[in-house]
Amino acid sequence: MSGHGEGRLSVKAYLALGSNLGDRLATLQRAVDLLAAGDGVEIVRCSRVYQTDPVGPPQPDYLNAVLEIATTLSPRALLERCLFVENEMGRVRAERWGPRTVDIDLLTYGRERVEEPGLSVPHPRMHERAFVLVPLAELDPDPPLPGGRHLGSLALPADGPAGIRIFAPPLCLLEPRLYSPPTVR
Ligand code: X6L
Ligand code: MG
Ligand code: MG
Repeated sequence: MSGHGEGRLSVKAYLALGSNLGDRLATLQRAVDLLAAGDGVEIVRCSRVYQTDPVGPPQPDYLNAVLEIATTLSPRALLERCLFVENEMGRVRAERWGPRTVDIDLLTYGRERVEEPGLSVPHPRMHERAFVLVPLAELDPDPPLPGGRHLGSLALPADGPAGIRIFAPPLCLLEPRLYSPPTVR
């Protein structure tokens, strides 16, 4: 939202970012910038960036982060924005669970639950993935989780999750609503 005349309520949503090919940190930053460049999405806060062991087939380590956004888009339109940015950044979908330049997943949309073809919110696997939960927990100690679960009820190792290291400070350090991306070329 910018200027007057846009009265639609915004919803707090969380997006998960991942990259394990190319200049991973620059890729995540560009994803943030492209997401913020379109109407109806404001970046509110960013987690730190983590380097994470790959889950699934053998492939390079990932960088992962989570964004809090304020959006006036519907869940479906927000999903489409995420996929558009992935495509804009040249993501090629090869093998399932394979390496990717950029991945943008819709984790939560307010407290809404959505079960539609191609769109499940909260993301049905998010509570199983430490590379999502660790950065998400920085932004929200009790985020909406699938099946009404809560973070405290998940079995997390007492000595901290394995295979997850802090890699970089947050991609944005600004106050809420002040993030303005560089002009997108
Ligand atoms: C058994 C078999 C248990 C497969 C889990 C988990 C598959 C997660 C895919 C799984 C399984 C995924 C990332 C990743 C992927 C990422 C890190 C996926 C999709 N994405 N590893 N692996 N970060 N660290 O963003 O999430 S592939
Ligand atoms: Mg993913
Ligand atoms: Mg994805």
